[in-house]
Amino acid sequence: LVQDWNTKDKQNKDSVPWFPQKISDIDQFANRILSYGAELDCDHPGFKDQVYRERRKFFADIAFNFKHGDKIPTIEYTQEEIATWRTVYNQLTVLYPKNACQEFNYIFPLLQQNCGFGPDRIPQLQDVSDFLKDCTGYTIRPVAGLLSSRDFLAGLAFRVFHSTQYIRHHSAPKYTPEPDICHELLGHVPLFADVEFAQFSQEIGLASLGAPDDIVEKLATLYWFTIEFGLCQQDGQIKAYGAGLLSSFGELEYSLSDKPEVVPFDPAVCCITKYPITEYQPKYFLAESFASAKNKLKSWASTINRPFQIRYNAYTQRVEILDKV
Ligand code: TIH
Ligand code: FE2
Repeated sequence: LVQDWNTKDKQNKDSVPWFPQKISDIDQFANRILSYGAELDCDHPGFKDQVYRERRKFFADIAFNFKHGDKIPTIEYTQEEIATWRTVYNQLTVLYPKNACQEFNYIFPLLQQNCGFGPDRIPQLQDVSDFLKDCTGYTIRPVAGLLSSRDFLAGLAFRVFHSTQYIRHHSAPKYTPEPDICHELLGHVPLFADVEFAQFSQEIGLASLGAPDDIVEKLATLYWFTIEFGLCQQDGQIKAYGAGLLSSFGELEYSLSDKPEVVPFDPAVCCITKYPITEYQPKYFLAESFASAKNKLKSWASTINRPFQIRYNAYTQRVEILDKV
């Protein structure tokens, strides 16, 4: 067992990119975001809205200052923010029974009972994090803006999910190209409470630690087509399990219509497929089940050539690095 890979010997250090080895190492990601959440692009629906911009800066600062072990601050959302949430929530909850996968529909009522999910208030991240911790050990960290794929995926290795806390602009409830609290809570959170799915997500994270850039890009693509935009087969029907579908009432209906292309999930094909990030996906990958997707991903990941093996120790919340034999 190599106790500290990052300080091992010079030769290995040069060829293997830095990666977190204990859960608090994730604190170092906060100041490495790609686009500061408070600076909005000129084509963003909130760009000209000074009040919205100020609000985004407020949320970005919370995330910047957050450290592992802190409680996520409670937010008093405004009436306008709650109204946006209500629109998204009400539109989506009528679609879920027919369009979301079974696992999602099983967990959703538990969130209504335990975490205050409902149309009239935006659930608090700390409450949701506590709930997930009980279910699968996942916890939530607030994030200020977009992380690199490497940092984001590394979080998953420790069952840490980086979540935004702001809400989309009220002018575009149906679809937003950037994640927001609706996307995190309605799209991601339900499935992170599912044991099989939680393992699947962590596998992607573990495979990314210390991997070269091209592999990280492939893993980010796999993440995109599964956790974000995955479809799965259930009882002879196609259901959505991807968070980007489950949080967008525009794309959820579109994804299950006859418009997009749907192909079987094969990691080797999926990981080199290009995708747009600001519009509905032209192509989706269909898994037979989470278990099958996880097994396929695991066997694909085992072909990644790393000079060491990694396993997660949940007692210490560290990754253990084992010399390859
Ligand atoms: N498009 C999603 C929505 O409108 O809820 C949000 C995102 C999915 C993937 C990246 S951002
Ligand atoms: Fe997402």
